[in-house]
Amino acid sequence: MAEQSTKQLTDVVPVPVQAKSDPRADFRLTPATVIVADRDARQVADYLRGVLRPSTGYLLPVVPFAVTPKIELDVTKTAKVGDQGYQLDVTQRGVTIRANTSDGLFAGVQTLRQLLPASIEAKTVQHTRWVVPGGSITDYPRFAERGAMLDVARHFFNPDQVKLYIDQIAQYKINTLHLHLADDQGWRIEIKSWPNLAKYGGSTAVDGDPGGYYTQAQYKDIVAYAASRHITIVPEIDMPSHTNAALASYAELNCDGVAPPLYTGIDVGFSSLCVNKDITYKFLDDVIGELAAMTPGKYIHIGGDEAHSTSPADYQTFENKVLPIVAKHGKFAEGWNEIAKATALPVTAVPQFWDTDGVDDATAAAAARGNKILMSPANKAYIDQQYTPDSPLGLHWAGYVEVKDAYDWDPATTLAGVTQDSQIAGVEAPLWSETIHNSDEIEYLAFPRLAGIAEIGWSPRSTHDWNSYRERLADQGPRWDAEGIDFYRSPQVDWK
Ligand code: TNX
Repeated sequence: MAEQSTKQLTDVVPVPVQAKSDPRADFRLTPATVIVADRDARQVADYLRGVLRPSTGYLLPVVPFAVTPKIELDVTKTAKVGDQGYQLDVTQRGVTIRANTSDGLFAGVQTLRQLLPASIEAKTVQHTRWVVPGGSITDYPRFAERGAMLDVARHFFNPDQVKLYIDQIAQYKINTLHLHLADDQGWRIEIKSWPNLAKYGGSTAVDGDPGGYYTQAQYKDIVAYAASRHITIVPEIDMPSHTNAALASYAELNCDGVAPPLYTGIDVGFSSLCVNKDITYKFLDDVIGELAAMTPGKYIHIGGDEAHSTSPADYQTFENKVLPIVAKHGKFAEGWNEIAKATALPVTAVPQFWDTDGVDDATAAAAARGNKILMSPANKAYIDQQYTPDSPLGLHWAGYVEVKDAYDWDPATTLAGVTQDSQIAGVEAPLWSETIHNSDEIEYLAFPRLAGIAEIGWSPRSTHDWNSYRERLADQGPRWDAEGIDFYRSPQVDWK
């Protein structure tokens, strides 16, 4: 007698492109199940085994030959799914995930996780029937980049906290983690040629809370851990403003040669690197050079936001000098949308739109010249904003962002002049950390909203539907409970 799953193949966030159910083909995972993977699929297979073992208690050996019952992972030429998608087929004899790349397989594995009962996420053995609904899924992303950003400058999060967040966001097919590594309140990455940046500039945080920084070895370890979750790290050094920590660490970076004190408030836009000093560019060449050397991803984020104490002419001069430094070190630039004002903006640079009013002429002009735009409208995608006036954490300068707000938007109607998917690099959910101090607080602001941003970035517009989303989101609650994710139980969702 076949086991019946209570789930549908589409009970997944982000919702798949296409699914065809076959209720007679449900598959039950048992102690006899093996994971079939050849060399190309081995890393994802080992990861899957690590996900499934604690709650099932099954051995789930990874073997290089096809036997049943099986979960087979196969990097093989797969039609229609591109370089990030996958094809998932479930029959009574097993589950097969095929993809053109291991990234695609990894995405398919995240879908498989969600097709199993929520208790699959438990850390101890559960006695449940582990049934996967039968049928087939063909799935691939709408946008190449689905990102999260973590501000480790306002408050520092140690490598274990960053890794935990990486594990959490990977479940929603997020493939980029932007680390905001330097701001007025702290410098968080060791730079060997300018050691005082981390040592002194990293010594504090907002409210005088403890600071911290990543050694280069720790940073490389985070990069490698992210890669094992098929996530690329995009490191950001914000400039020319948001630089008080650097200015406090080296007097010579200041126009007047005087180092300001360390800063632990939450104002923005008051600091500026000295645009007309040569040492500024020597400094940036060293910093970007060291960062580029330990960052395998294509992008270095150069900030550029809220330079309120830099004149428009100086801002131009500055960006026009920094952009070639990024190129010199073999990387493309990402930056907050203000960088679109640079006359030397290469077409490979990605402005990140964070404004709320849907109009920005410089960014639209860059898009018209062929630059791709990353979408993070603050009133939708800023997961540091309060949900409601009662939220214990978060800011609200961009408004209150409830779960529905974070889901109810379209990257292709967010910015005047940017209306084609081909003009859009993807979406990113920035998590600024003025008000948060630990993983529980990260989780409270990120979940559930991050799941909505992930679905907007992955699923086709034609599937966009709040009522469907809110039901699928409700199913994530027990999963988050099992994982120990302290999410916000929004009254907009009927949590299970
Ligand atoms: C604006 S948006 C900032 C950050 C703050 C954030 C708080 C942007 C590019 N800069 O410096 O942390 O608001 O919500």
